This record gives sequence, C-alpha cells and structure tokens, in this order.
Amino acid sequence: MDSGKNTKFKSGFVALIGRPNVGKSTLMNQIIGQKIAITSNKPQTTRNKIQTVYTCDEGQIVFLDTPGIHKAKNKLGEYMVNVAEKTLKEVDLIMWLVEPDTFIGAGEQHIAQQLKGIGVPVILVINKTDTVKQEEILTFIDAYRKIYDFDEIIPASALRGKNVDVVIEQIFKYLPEGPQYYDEDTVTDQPMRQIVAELIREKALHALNEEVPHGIAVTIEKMKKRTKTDIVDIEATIICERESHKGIIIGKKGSMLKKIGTNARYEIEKQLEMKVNLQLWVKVRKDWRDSELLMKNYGYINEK
Ligand SMILES: Nc1nc2c(ncn2[C@@H]2O[C@H](COP(=O)(O)OP(=O)(O)OP(=O)(O)O)[C@@H](O)[C@H]2O)c(=O)[nH]1
Ligand SMILES: [Mg+2]
Repeated sequence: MDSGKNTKFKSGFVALIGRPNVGKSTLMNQIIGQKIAITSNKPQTTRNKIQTVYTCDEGQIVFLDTPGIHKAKNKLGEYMVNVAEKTLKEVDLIMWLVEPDTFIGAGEQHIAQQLKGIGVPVILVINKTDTVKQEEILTFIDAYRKIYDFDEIIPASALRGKNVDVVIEQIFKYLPEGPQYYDEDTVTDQPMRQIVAELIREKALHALNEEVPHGIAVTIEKMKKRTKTDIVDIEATIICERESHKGIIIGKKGSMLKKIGTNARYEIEKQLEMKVNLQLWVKVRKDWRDSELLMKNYGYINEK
C-alpha cells in the first residue's frame, strides 16, 4: 500500500453559486479549458444545472454551475432558483462568486442566509478584480467577512484567468479523499444536442437587446451527420413569447436570424470539429415561461 502524502486521490462536488451575471459560467469554462456553459452580459443566462469535470493528478472536481439566485418573476425563474438552491445541499464545497464591491445588497444577504446551517465549507471568490484598483480589494474582503464566516476568500478574474490556479488549489484543500467519478476525458454530462441548443441561445442573447432574450428557448429538431462526409445537418427552432419578438429575432430581411445563425455555426463547428449546415426557425409560444408543460418541452424539467 502506498501511503505517500501526494498519492491520495481527492474528489467531490463543488457548487458555483451567486447572483446572475457575476461570472460563474465564465469561471467554470476557464477552469476546464472549454466552453461548456454559455455566458453573456445579460443576467439569468444559465437556466439549468450544468455539470463539468476537472481531472488532474491530485484528484477530480465535479463543478455544478447553477442559475443565478434571484427574485423569481415567473415559473421559469422559480425553476432556476430552485435548481440553484437545491444544489447547495448536494455538494462537498460551495464556491460563492460576487462582484467586487463593498455594497452588499439584499441578494447577497439572502444567499448568506441560505448558507447558514448548511454545514458545507464555503469559498468566496471576489470576481472581476480586473475592473477595480488593486488597493480596493482588501476593503471588499473586509465587507464580505462581516456577513459570513468564509473558509477562504479569493480575489480573481475569471475572464483574464487571474488566480484561477489558486481557486483550484484551494478547492482541493477542502475535498475529501474519494473515487474518480468520471474517466479523465469527460468534461461534461451535457448531451451534445443540449450544448448545441445552448450555443444558439448564447448567440441570440448576444445579438438581441433588452426584453427579448429572457423569453427565448431553443430546441433542436434534427441533428444528423451525413454519411461519408464530415458535415452535420442541424435544424433548430428559437422559441419566443410574442409576435413582435419574432419580428426582432428575424430582423430586416432576415438579417438578425442570419447573424445569430452564422455566429452559432462558427461555435458549433469548433465544438463538433465538423462542418455544420445550420437551419434556424422562429416560433411564438405565448407566455411559455409560465407554462409548466411548455417548459418541460424545452428541457426545463423539475427534478423531484
Ligand atoms: N471584466 C470581467 N468580466 C467578467 C469576468 N468574469 C465574467 N465576466 C463577464 O460577466 C458577464 C457574465 O458572465 P457569466 O459567466 O455569464 O455570468 P453567470 O454568473 O454565469 O451569469 P448567470 O448564468 O446569468 O447567472 C459576461 O459578459 C462575462 O464576460 C471577469 O473576471 N472580469
Ligand atoms: Mg451562468
């Protein structure tokens, strides 16, 4: 038996939580070195729990990227918050991301309340430190220390990759000895169809303004590789809530839909490492975000 101190394999589940738009998905993508979770500058980008895997000699970390915890305004919102809050109870470690600020609002207070009594170690990551002066960071750390007894506090920049190595190192400090849950080539549990649908939704989020993006969902009708060639045919539908939104998504002479399609195709080709022929449609499903049936149809299924 080997009893050297570096030979113990560690593993566990780490939940990434925080308010919408703080950079949870960006940090997770940065750690695993691949874009699995879509990101955007619009809040409430992530809707489902996305699991990714980071494996190295020291061990294996399974990250759970969650939707931002926020005040829900419809059934989809309730579903998203439920996904995030339920995840807290299933993990070995919680990583809470916040913006670099001394002002701690109701959203953060609510999260701090949720964490109390859970009995899981919590690491606070003060993200986006590339946007503030270095000297200010200590004041943010002090402000956050007052609302929760964190196990670690790490300033970082997910976008620039700053201190991401420290984050990984600190996570391992708190993970128990454990098995390798996934083989080392696995980076995610997301089916490829889901990733493709999410990449299309991301490009739509980036191209569209204001109220339209929140009300969209993407479904894949067809995804099939042609025999004997490296071309994949994909047919997908962007679902929106109103006729007027449909007009915006299609754009003048189809220009907006074309832009979304071109950008999505580029990313999907990178992921699949194959040529992609992408066809997009737009459909209106009034108030789907308040219909449990339609939500289920679009892949937002409540776990028991
Ligand atoms: N300047 C800066 N921007 C960042 C950093 N990390 C993330 N961002 C940006 O912040 C925005 C939100 O990032 P996401 O990763 O989508 O945020 P999220 O927390 O997953 O958001 P939800 O899924 O909506 O909860 C994007 O525009 C990112 O590019 C960072 O370290 N520095
Ligand atoms: Mg996200």
